[in-house]
Amino acid sequence: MPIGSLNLIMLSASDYDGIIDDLRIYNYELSSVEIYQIFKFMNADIYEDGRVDLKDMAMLASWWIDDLCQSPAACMGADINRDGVVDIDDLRVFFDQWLY
Ligand SMILES: [Ca+2]
Ligand SMILES: [Ca+2]
Repeated sequence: MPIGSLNLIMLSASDYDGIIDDLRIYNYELSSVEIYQIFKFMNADIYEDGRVDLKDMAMLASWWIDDLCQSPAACMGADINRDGVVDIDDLRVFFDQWLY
């Protein structure tokens, strides 16, 4: 959304039938490379084999509720949203990307 197009922010709950779990506002227009990096950052392919499936679910489960995922490499990528803990928010990202 280009700078100055703030209509999206004016949506009310009744205008949107879904869940927004990651809202970011930048003061500049993102390049396609930056958008890709953000998408890649929230990648549920934890096992890194090119698809999101039960192998990734197993890794997520093995680190479940681990709250010592402070570095990007910690918890072997199971902390999908990089907030320091493997929890329901990571599971939501996993299910959003599973089978797609
Ligand atoms: Ca995988
Ligand atoms: Ca997390």
